[in-house]
Parts: sequence; structure tokens; C-alpha cells
Amino acid sequence: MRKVIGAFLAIALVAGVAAVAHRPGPAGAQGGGTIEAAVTYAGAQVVEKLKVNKDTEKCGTEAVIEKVVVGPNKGLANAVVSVPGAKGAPKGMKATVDQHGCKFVPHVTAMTPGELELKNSDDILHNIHTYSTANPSINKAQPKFKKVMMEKFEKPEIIKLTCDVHSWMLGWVAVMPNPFFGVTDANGAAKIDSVPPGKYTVEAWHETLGKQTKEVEVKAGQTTKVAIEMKK
Ligand SMILES: [Cu+2]
Repeated sequence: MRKVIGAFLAIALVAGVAAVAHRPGPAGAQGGGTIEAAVTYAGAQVVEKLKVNKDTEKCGTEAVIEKVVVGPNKGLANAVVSVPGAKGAPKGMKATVDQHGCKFVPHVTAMTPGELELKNSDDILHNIHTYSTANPSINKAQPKFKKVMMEKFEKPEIIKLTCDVHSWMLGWVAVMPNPFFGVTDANGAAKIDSVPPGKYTVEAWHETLGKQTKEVEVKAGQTTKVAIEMKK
């Protein structure tokens, strides 16, 4: 009988360890809090338009370059909100940028260090050209038959993406040091989950408007709202 109980305990112990090992979320996420950021900009929308006379069947005849996108209630889209001081291992999230309609979609992508999937769903030649300092720069053709390309970005940095075939194509990849980030939607909102409790400086970065910060305190099981106003 004792042997049976012993075996049962051993199995329970192994099962328990496995359960802990497979718990989703970053290390130390248990009892984390949520940050709900509202990023605003009081200024005007900045959208440039350019006549296109190349690959028009895929690209259209006009390129729209969205430098500053302001939505309802002054909400600023495409801002990266992050918590650089929070400690947590990357979750192994998958990051993808598509080249679609001769645009980088999404316009701003945030990821933890690792591989980025670059898709070409246009069926035409694109040429990825990145501008970076911490990571090696990439200047690589992606012919129409090459639907997917994987590229490594190991160091935290904000990287500019362009295409040498279509001069108007512009995108950004924010490689972040931890998994606590979000990119604002059309309303200027970004949500960051499972942040370990503590006091932090929250950062908002925007390609045209630069950076603003705000101090927050995150409490276990609670949602902290933070309003960040970007300036010109
Ligand atoms: Cu292109």
C-alpha cells in the first residue's frame, strides 16, 4: 500500500512541475497587473499622397503615407507603448509584417528579440531595406515567388523598414527588451497584460512625434490607466 501511495505522490509531483512549466505568460507574471494606455495628440493628422506609376495593378495609382494618424478623441494610432523597466522573459510571440498593396502591414510592428516573418502577398518584386544600428542592416530582394522570408533581429532597437522598389513604402519594427508592450489602435489605445507589480516609467514612441513618458504604479490583479499626450 505504501508503495502505491509513494508512486501516486511521485506522479502528482511530476504533473505539478509540468503544470508550472507550461503556465503561459512571462516569468513572474503570476499576480501581474494590466496597463491600459490612452495616447493622444492634439495636433492635426499628417498624410502625404504620392502619384504611383509602377506596379499600379497591385499598388494602385496613389500611395498614402500616413505620418501622423489621429482618430476619435485625439487618439493617436501607431504609437508603441512599452514598460522598459519591467522584468520578464519574452513569450515567444510571433511577429509578422506583410507587404500588401505596396504597403507594410501593419505599419508599426512590435516584437521581442528573435525572428520576424516578412510576407509578400503582392505577387510582385519587393526589396526589404532596413535602417538599424544595433542589428545588422538588411537589403534583400523578395521576388514574387518568395512568399515568406524570416529575418533575425536580436537586439532591442527601433528599425525603419523601406522598399527599394517602391520608394513610398515605409514601416517600423520595434524590437523590445521584454514582452510588455503594445501598439496603439485607431483610437490611441494599447493594453499591456501581466505586468509584474511595481513602479515603472511607461514610454510612448511615435515615428514622427518622438517619445513621451509617464510614471505608473502597477498593482496585482488591477488595471492601471495611463494617459500620455504626445507633443510636436
Ligand atoms: Cu515594394
